[in-house]
Amino acid sequence: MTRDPRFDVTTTTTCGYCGVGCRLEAHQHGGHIVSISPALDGPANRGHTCLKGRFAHQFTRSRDRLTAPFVREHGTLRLASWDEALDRVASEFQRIKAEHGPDAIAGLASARGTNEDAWAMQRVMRAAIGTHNIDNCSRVCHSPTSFGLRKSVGLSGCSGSFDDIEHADVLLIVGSNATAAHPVAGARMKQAALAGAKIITVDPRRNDLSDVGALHCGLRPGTNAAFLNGLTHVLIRDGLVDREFVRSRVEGFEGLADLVAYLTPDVTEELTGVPAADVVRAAHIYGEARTGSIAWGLGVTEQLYGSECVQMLCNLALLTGKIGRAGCALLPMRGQNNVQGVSDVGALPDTYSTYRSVGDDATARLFEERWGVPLRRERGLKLPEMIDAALAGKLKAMWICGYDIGQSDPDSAKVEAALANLEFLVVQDIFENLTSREAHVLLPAASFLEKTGTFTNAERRIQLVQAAAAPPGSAKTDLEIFSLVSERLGHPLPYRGPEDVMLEIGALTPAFAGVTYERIGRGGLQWPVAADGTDTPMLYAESFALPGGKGRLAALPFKPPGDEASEQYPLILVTGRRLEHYNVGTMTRRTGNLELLSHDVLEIHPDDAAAHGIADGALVEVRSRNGSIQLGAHVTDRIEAGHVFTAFHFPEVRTNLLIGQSADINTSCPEYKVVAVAVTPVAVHAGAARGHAVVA
Ligand SMILES: Nc1nc2c(c(=O)[nH]1)N[C@H]1C(S)=C(S)[C@@H](COP(=O)(O)OP(=O)(O)OC[C@H]3O[C@@H](n4cnc5c(=O)[nH]c(N)nc54)[C@H](O)[C@@H]3O)O[C@H]1N2
Ligand SMILES: Nc1nc2c(c(=O)[nH]1)N[C@H]1C(S)=C(S)[C@@H](COP(=O)(O)OP(=O)(O)OC[C@H]3O[C@@H](n4cnc5c(=O)[nH]c(N)nc54)[C@H](O)[C@@H]3O)O[C@H]1N2
Ligand code: SF4
Ligand SMILES: [Mo]
Repeated sequence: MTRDPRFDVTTTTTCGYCGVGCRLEAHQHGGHIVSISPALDGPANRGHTCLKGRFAHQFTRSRDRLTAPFVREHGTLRLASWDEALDRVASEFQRIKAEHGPDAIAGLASARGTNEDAWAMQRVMRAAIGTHNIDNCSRVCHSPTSFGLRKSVGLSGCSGSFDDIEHADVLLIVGSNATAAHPVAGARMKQAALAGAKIITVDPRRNDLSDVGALHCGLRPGTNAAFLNGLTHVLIRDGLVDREFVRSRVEGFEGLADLVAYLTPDVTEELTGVPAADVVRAAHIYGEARTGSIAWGLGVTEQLYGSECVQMLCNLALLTGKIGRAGCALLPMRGQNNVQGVSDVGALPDTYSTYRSVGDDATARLFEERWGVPLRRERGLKLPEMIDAALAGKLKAMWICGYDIGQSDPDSAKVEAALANLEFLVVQDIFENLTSREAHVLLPAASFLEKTGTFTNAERRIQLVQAAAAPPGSAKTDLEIFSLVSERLGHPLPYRGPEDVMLEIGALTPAFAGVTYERIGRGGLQWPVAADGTDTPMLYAESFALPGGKGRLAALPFKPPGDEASEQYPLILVTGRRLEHYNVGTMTRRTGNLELLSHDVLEIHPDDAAAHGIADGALVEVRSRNGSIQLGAHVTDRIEAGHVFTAFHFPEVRTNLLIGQSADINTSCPEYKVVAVAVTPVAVHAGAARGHAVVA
């Protein structure tokens, strides 16, 4: 539909960066996206966007876009036709399957692609190849959220909506830097604070919301469990528990009360570094409020006990009855545009769509009947297990779609060795990245602005994605590529287009029963969606989605994090994000955002900088038990003394060489947030440092 004479076509779609899920108007002129503006009726963004959604679209026409397939010959990648590349993929998968069995092949689905892409990929892996070896980047992100929510309240999703932000008297924000990572939701939180809501931030690093909040609790990294159990102690001690709610809707109170009895505010202070008086204040602000919501991010999940801490966050809501009504939501700040959806639709090694176990006979039979193939009942490999199996020579081939494990997974040197050990690696992406350096076949994909389908945002809201431009060169949509490969593997996918995929998801997934593109419309649908199209903005109003219908309080003790400061490694490195860049940066580094932020720095407290002889802007070496990198130092009191902070957006820094193998006990989500390091100045020739990162 043409609205503005400067543009040929305007298409309403959904942002492909973060999990807020802003609705966008993409304006095309001369075949290219030339401008993006916010959709006024977007339920999450209401006419706003951030600098990524609105401006970071030039990557679509970057000269580096992959526009044709490549295949490796005599050690180097060369251009190939689609037929040659696809034949090579199919014949190598068939050879490896015949020689080593289907479990010698593994796939990674993209949290950046659509639900339809992810569904098609898990079908190809399960039905055409015959393995459950399929995972996605939720593994390294919010898999602990999914685990914890399923244990405590039942369903792997936000219990309410972003609208609960405006209805909450209190927002407890734990390990989430929302104004940088989820800027539009972060802005809604900031506005709520300005309108009188009390914000409590719990984070080793102050952020913009701490600045407008009622209380900032600057705890030591890795001590969330002590802090959350310490809050629980005060809620119980000071009579801030909703007794009627606990009696009628919750189980496990006695065990929890016994467990937290020793965690007085003084003990909590000792364990976390948060002053006892602030622990008491936080408990009272949250406990006394009529309504309150809890938002959390990777500061909770990317930890050794991340999944247990999600259960502890649920404890707070269950104890105070702050769940299942307006203003009382559990709000996991899901990361990528479709990391919620890629897991919902079953691109996971142990579950089909909506987290139904692959071992469940009744579910498996539904899929077997529809797809016409036998399906195994044993789970497949999780991503870290894939890496280990590749290193051990048991996993022979990987198909990696839109996930740069070479840059983003922990222990980059190990990942690189594992990739190099594969007999066959297919990388399907919109750009070359560190992972594709080892690829045998490189397949060019269409980006979110060039395809149609759906994303599911952090509110469980399924929203439409609509192609606003054509893919460059001969690039194809991920769904088209999966269909072409599956056909060559002897399992043609019966879809005429993305909507057929969604209809199949609905046919095999009760919580998606009523989802059609027409019903999604402009407002989206929050799952579960009944057959008649009724969706569910608010979960748990009447009961929890667990056997017996009661919420489960978890009595889980504080245990120290996987890494600790020592004489040799005296500082704790916390890694996270910058507003201007997005994850591995393939997209934002090819937009004007690079001018806003051209390189990364190590943030270090003035006291630590002085103690280690580091001047602002000096080049430093950061060393962990795992590896070392060099980058410029930025001396700032944003970070607490004893901690240093950097991001992982720049391949030339390779932050993840520093990250070790420690991971969440239940989900294997890496402990990116707590790494003991030593920081030392690097002697450089005059003028060479200037804060620029250099390759280690
Ligand atoms: N601009 C931008 N936006 C993004 C992304 C991006 O790369 N750039 N990536 C997207 C993705 S994939 C994700 S998952 C989200 C992530 O969004 P967030 O979860 O907000 O991301 P992080 O900055 O990694 O970590 C959040 C906070 O955890 C804190 N933290 C570290 N250790 C601890 C701890 O022990 N306890 C507590 N309580 N806090 C701790 C950090 O200081 C940081 O402020 O952002 C998404 N949005
Ligand atoms: N040190 C440290 N490391 C971290 C984290 C941290 O906090 N600290 N956070 C972790 C987290 S939460 C996450 S989610 C990961 C993210 O890490 P990644 O998932 O590796 O990063 P992304 O930048 O989101 O994009 C992955 C790839 O998808 C490609 N892509 C984009 N759109 C499409 C598409 O439509 N189709 C296809 N085929 N490809 C596409 C991009 O070009 C890019 O190569 O990083 C993790 N790594
Ligand atoms: S807040 Fe997230 S979804 Fe919204 S425009 Fe920014 S990156 Fe896109
Ligand atoms: Mo993430």
